[in-house]
Amino acid sequence: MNNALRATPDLRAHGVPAAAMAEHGADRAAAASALPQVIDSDFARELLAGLARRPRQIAAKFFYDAAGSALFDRICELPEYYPTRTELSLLGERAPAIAACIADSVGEIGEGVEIVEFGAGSSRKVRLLLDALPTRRFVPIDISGEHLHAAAEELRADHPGLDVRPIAADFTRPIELPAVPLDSKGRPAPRVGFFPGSSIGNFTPAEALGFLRQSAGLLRGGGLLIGVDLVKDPAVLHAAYNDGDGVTAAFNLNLLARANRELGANFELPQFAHYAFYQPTLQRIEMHLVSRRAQQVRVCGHVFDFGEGESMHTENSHKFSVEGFRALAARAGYVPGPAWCDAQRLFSIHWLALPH
Ligand code: AVJ
Repeated sequence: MNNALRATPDLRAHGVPAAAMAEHGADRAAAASALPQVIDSDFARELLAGLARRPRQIAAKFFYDAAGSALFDRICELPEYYPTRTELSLLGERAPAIAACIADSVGEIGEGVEIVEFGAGSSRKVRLLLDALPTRRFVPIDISGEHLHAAAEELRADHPGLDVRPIAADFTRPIELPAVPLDSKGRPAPRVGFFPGSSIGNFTPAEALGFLRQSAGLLRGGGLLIGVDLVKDPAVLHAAYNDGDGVTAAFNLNLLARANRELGANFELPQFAHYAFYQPTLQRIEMHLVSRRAQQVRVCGHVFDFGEGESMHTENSHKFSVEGFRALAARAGYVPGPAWCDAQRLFSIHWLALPH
């Protein structure tokens, strides 16, 4: 115990819990060479802490390095993965009604609204909104910087008049936005949040409430347009996270590949199984990586033992009822407006207003 603590003083300084440091006494030489370069990343900190916890877990946001973002884009094209195409066609068909509702709700649009997108990714969905809603500035926020800046460039090329201000950041932490633009009479542009894809489902209900409260603080006087996946036949949900081509499995396993690339870890990918299932009592999909055998893995100089069948919980994807989601939003201080659904009630888009 003493030795382990002395061997890893730099971990303490970086906020790694004592449990992570105490595990198995790190190899000192490896720790000394691997730590300085990488330990300062959120990924290193949270992976070490998550490996030391029981059950083992890591936040889903760490899926999205460049390779993970590209795999996620492939998931969106899969026949089994209904959310993306359903939300895109809903947005396409309802954009005029959605834009009219937003315009009505925020009052004076003046020289256009400001759209702030949380987890913008490839910015495909916002294009449908931009075509329907007069917009003067677009602020996409994404944790995957490369992906974000490439998408921003493409958007600038297609919308020459639009001020595009990407922010590479983790929006689960407090973020500072640039001051809202003023029109020629000095009136601030209404701020419209956009959070498509049901990424809110990655949060636990308590975290979702926290995110909604924080975003409400940023969007006062405007509101939030948010995509929310709905509860449905568990077989449909199961298939969406267990596609026949194994793209979701590759996406899940990329987390380990990313740890190997960025942190010099030595996960053997074939020795871990992608496992995703619907947990009806919590109304969520859970994704796990399950160890196929007893094995040891080294991350940043720390050795972790996996027993056969031991899992690392990598993602939650909560599903909602329309009424349940509206109640959650109301608790966060929003005034729930209309919700638009496809005919099969697979997916919903909600306007949540924030009067002054
Ligand atoms: C981007 C979080 C909405 O939960 O459906 C897709 C991510 N994970 N397949 C989802 C995901 C596995 C996706 N979100």
